[in-house]
Amino acid sequence: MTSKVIAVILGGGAGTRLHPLTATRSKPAVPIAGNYRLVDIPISNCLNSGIDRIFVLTQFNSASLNKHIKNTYHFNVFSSAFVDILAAEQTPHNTTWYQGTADAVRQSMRHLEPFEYEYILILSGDQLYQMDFDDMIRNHQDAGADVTVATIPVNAKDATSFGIMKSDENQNITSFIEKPKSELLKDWPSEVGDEMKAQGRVYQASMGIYIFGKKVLTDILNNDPHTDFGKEIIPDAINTYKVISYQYDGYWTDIGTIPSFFEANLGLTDDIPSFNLFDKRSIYSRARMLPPSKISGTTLEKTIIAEGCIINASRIERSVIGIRTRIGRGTTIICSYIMGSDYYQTLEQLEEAKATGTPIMGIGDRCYINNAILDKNCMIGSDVRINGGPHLPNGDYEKYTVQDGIVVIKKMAVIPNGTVI
Ligand code: ADQ
Ligand code: ADP
Repeated sequence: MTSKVIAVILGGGAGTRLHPLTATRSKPAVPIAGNYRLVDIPISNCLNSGIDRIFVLTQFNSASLNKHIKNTYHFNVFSSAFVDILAAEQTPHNTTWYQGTADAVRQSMRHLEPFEYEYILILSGDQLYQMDFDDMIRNHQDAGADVTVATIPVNAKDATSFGIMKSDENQNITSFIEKPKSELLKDWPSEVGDEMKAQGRVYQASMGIYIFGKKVLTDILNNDPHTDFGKEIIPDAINTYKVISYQYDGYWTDIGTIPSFFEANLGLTDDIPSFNLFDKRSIYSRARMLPPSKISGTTLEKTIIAEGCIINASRIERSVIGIRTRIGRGTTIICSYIMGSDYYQTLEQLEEAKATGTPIMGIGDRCYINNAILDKNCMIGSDVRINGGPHLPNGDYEKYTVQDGIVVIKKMAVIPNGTVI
């Protein structure tokens, strides 16, 4: 079934909600879980479902994403599999950027033309979940649907951030509203099971994951001038086409904002995480051939440590430590995501830094870091205190930002010895 499918991953607009992590890279290239990039999640879901023809649409800062895709997804020369990036481009007929999710797909359709496929699977680039698309596609075909929208029950607080719908007993979507204001929600609850009801998850939300028949999508994009799936295309389509919902009951979370991105990463350190990296279905990423991590004198509690680290900290708790991270003696790290480094400094560079008292790449001695995200290649000196929390007001400064109490140290920031944030 999945051999008839081409997947299109919506790789992101400006990614402003993930600023400053998206200052120099596109959203799909943002590092997660110590050694992956956001885009590895939807790509792995596709590959694990037998879908191996994948386009990633993007339009901002695509160099880092290009590098990652090129270095990661290699297929046998005799196979038709590919993961290709389609960056927004000017053509003789079009001089504009992608105007929204549907417009991004509309402008990219001509690149799909040479391929044989019956269905197009449209995915978001900023969600954490493990889903078998084969079942969703089978359901789409068995129901004779034109469009399928994957859905998940959510509570009232979350419902205002999603497309919310109602469907009949045959799963036909009968009404759809994008991101309803909370005062409208009273008109939108759906029938759900007792367990969901007890959790208040009575609203059927769109996961932003769609299947379209090839001809249906072509017709819609040719005839409906609108530019966004959630705001216009799906609500319009339910009047003309058979649009059904496919209810998903596994773990799924949108990681498009700093707080949700932070929690999704720290959640990986739970005893039995909702998103399980230790699963027989692999999450693919770049094979880097790094040495195993070396740890000395550190008490570790609920911590994930990627490859290639040198850690002498005294304590690390509920944290994710990314590739090549170096942490000095006497340092404590709590509830933080350290993305790691792109390369190692040489012994000469380390000696020179020591002689001049400048910070080395990584985290120095006797630091205290709590509620923080450190982007890659940061140089945090010794005796630095970064203590995020609700006491800090939101702000955007030269070397860091604060959002909802989470301190994000910008990529390559140098934080001098003794700094207190
Ligand atoms: P949002 O996630 O708010 O809601 P949107 O911001 O349009 O919708 O993003 C959807 C995906 O497309 C994201 O991965 C985003 O990065 C990407 N994207 C946005 N603009 C793009 C562009 N111009 N070019 C390429 N990619 C772009 C949507 C639906 C809701 C649904 C939620 C579920 O509209 O109905 O509930 O997803 O998360
Ligand atoms: P980002 O993680 O911010 O998206 P890029 O993907 O653009 O960054 O860059 C990461 C890659 O660049 C790494 O794989 C690393 O090999 C390489 N790289 C970056 N800076 C250096 C450097 N100074 N020395 C060696 N390699 C580097």
